[in-house]
Amino acid sequence: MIGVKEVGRPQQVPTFKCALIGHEGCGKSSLVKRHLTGAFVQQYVPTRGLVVTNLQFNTNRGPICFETWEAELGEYEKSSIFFRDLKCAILMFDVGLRDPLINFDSYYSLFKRVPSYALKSICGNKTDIQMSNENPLRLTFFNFTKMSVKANSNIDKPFVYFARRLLKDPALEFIPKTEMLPAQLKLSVQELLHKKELPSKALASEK
Ligand SMILES: Nc1nc2c(ncn2[C@@H]2O[C@H](COP(=O)(O)OP(=O)(O)OP(=O)(O)O)[C@@H](O)[C@H]2O)c(=O)[nH]1
Ligand SMILES: [Mg+2]
Repeated sequence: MIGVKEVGRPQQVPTFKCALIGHEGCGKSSLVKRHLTGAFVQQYVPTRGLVVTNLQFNTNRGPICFETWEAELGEYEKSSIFFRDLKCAILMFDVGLRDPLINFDSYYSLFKRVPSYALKSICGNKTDIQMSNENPLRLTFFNFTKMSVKANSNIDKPFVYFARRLLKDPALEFIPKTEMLPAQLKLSVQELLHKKELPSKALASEK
C-alpha cells in the first residue's frame, strides 16, 4: 500500500495543566487575560465557579500550551478535579495590600494540596503599586517572583520556568508574538498630496 502523507495536519502541542491560586482580587484572571488578548482589564470582575483557559506560547522548542485553572475559593474545596493531574501551579498574592500576605496562610495550605511532583511558582503581583511597608520582613522570608500584570513586568516568568522544566531544556526561551500593525489606510490622491497632515487625519477617521 502506498503511504499517504498527511499535509497540513495541526501539530500536537504539548499541553500542561496549571493551577492559579491566590486570594480574591490578586490578579489571577488579569494574568490569564493579559496573555490571552494582550489587554489589561482595569475593572474587577470576580471569577465565579471554575474557569479553564488554554494559553499557548511560542518557544525556540516549538509551541507549548498551559491549561490554566482558576476557581473561586469554595470551588477549590468542592472540586476534586481541580488538583488532579496538575503539572504546575502559580501561587499569587497582592503586594499592594497593607498586609500582602493576608490570606496567604490559608492559600499556602491549599498550595500544599498541589501534588509534590507538580512544579510551583510563588508570584507577588501589582509591583506597580508602592509596596506596603507594614510587613517588610515577612516578604524576605521566601523567594518570589515580583510581577505586575498592569505594567507587563515578569508576567512570562513563571511560565518560562515551567516550560524549561517540563520540556527539560534550560535554554528554552519564549518567542514574542508578532505585533499587530495598524490597519492599512486607503488614501485619496488629495490626502497623499498633503501627507504631513496624515497622522491627525488618520486618527480622526478612526474615531
Ligand atoms: N495596579 C494593578 N492592578 C492589577 C494588577 N493585576 C490586576 N489588577 C487589578 O486587580 C483587580 C482584580 O484582578 P483579577 O484578575 O480579577 O483578580 P483575581 O485574582 O482573578 O480575583 P478573583 O477572581 O476574585 O479571585 C482588577 O481590578 C485588576 O485590574 C496589577 O499588576 N497592578
Ligand atoms: Mg478571577
